[in-house]
Amino acid sequence: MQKRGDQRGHLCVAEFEKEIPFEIKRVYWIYGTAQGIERGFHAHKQLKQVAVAVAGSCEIELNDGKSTETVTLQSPDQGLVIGPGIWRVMRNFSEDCVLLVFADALYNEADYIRNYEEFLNYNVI
Ligand code: T46
Repeated sequence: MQKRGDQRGHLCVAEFEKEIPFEIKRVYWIYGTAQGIERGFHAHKQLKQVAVAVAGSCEIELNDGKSTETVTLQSPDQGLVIGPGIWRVMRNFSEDCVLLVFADALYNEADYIRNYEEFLNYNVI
């Protein structure tokens, strides 16, 4: 994210076609996550998102059906692009974590793949 700082502190900017590679249709945020909780366990068919830990930290495991990578979000100027066809698991939320997510579409349960076998088959097609 574009970070502007001066003696007053920091300001980060997320602009369409710059830091965010899509037009933002929806924003949501996850916070107050209890210790040991894991979230996600799904992929999206079409949805593109950018996740930012605007406070605290968390880990996001990304799996494209062939390999897995874990990214730690721990700075408000760090954004993670999550494209479609990626199985994601979020874990190790710090108590103060606020995970802000920009999405390119409105909420649509039909876009979720919540079954891992289905995900593996979907990605093969
Ligand atoms: C994702 C990861 C990073 C809504 O009604 N509207 C919404 O916009 C969202 C995001 C969720 N919901 C409902 C659906 C469920 O009943 O809120 C409940 C919790 O959602 P979910 O269990 O899908 O939350 P996570 O943390 O597993 O996943 C979320 C997003 O849903 C998902 O798109 O990529 O964060």
